[in-house]
Amino acid sequence: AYSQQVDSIRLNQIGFYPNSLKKAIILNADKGSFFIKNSSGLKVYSGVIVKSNNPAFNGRYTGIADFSSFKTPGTYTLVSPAGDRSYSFTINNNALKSVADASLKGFYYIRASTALDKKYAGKWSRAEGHPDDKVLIHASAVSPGRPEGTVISSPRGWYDAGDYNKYIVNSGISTGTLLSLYEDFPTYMQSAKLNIPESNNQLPDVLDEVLWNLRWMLTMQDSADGGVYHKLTNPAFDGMIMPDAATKPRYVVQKGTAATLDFAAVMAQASRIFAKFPTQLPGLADSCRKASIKAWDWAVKNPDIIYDQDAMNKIYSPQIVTGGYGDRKLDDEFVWAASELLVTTQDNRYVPYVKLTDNITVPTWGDVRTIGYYTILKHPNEVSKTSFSQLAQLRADYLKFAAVLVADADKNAYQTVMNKSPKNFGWGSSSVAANQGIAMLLAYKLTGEQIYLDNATANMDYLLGRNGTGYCYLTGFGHKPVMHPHHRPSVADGIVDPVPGLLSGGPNPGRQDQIPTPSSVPDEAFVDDDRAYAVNEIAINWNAPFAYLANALQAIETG
Ligand code: 9MR
Repeated sequence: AYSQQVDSIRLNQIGFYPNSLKKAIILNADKGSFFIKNSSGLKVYSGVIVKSNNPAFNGRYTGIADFSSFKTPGTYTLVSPAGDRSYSFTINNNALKSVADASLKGFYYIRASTALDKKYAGKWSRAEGHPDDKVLIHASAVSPGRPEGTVISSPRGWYDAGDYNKYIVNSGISTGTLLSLYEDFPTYMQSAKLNIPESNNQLPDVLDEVLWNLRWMLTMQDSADGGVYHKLTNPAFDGMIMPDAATKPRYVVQKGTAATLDFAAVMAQASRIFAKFPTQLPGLADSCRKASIKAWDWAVKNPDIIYDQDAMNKIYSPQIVTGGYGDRKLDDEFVWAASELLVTTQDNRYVPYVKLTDNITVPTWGDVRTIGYYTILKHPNEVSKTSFSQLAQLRADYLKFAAVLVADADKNAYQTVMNKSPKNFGWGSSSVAANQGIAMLLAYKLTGEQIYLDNATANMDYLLGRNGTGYCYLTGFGHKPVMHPHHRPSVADGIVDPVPGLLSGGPNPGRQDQIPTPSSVPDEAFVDDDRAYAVNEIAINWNAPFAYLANALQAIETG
């Protein structure tokens, strides 16, 4: 006879590796004993609750139930001092495999310009949307040879998010993150099978999925001068309709420096990765490399073309009112693109652009400098063949940043790096947790120090339920799953379950969507409502770091 207050116990609702740190957070008790029961109802472990050093953002202290020393594979529930019983969870060596695979498969479900076959998409099969073979050059984007209204073909790509537009800036960080997942864990990623149409070809599935977007990105470069269009978009957002019903005209708009540099970075990275597959992808590595250099040269000639949608709309029509991704700081894009180009080409002309900083940050779509540093730090051999002389300094700076990132993570109520600061809870907060995890895994790779792996795992625990709302933020997973993401197909398809493997943006007290959340506390400001795009949308730049973190943790566990 246990009470059913499952929500008073917050833990990863999917599973733990036998040797991982394992913690549950108890909301209604900060002392007393807890125990773990196996699936036959037998007590297999008991422990003592420890009170958190600091209260949560809501002012309340929590109890921490640490059962790390219990390592026996199986399926369990945890019982709190109040007699509340948790959701069930597993302990096993493949604990994160399901979410790792699903978060990559999520990209298949959001492909533009293709029907989703039942064979791969099951009950979420759907008709083709957005062929994008007749896209108009917007007045802001004309160039010699491409006057206003010229029709170009720009098919494929992933839809950005809950909307159906395709934005280069956000595609940049997302595609780069998935390319890094392959580049950092090639053996494990070779074995990750996603049941996508290309699964039987001779490429790892993750690279096939990346190619769907990369081939679109290539079409976004103006071949006349190398500049890259900021986005391919409808003038205004569609209603909550299926992709094939969304048939309004589409435009490519204004070439900009951020888009062009993000493109250059991704193409440089793609070039060195696809060079390993000359038979499967003849010529592709070379095309990516040329496209990257051409984009770089354009950006050096046009170093400060900011995408300012409001200013653009004062000059040109039709008015474009979809997502802005208007980044005003471009020095970080130069660092990222230069770093990728330096490692790929070993041409010293990129060296002056790989500038160090005394403020290393966790990457976001508008702040990509650290992705460049990741690449430099992961390629010391290539870098040693260039005149770049600051590798040791960069490494020291990076490890200092990582040490600050993990410091005192065990002092807060949820025992995660994510819960250290309310500043982590803005639009797309789930991606902050995932990107912090990636940053920590690089520190783990560089130092071998367990604290980094433990805290990367804890941030994954956060995303899977050990958090201020008790939701598991990946659709299709967990006992308290997100059911109503702001995602047009999930809303319009008439199927109860949302499209699986998509990461909800997560708590954000900003209420930019005007939809009330039951709490305004930073880590609780969330509602599972499909109108609430500021907390419950999905997006490629949130899914990609989740996919990286889940797959990387599984790869490290698998050895
Ligand atoms: O993720 C973006 C967030 O950082 C911005 O604050 C927000 C407002 O500009 O836009 C978010 O990106 C959205 C994009 O503009 C359009 N597609 C959906 C994206 C996720 O909400």
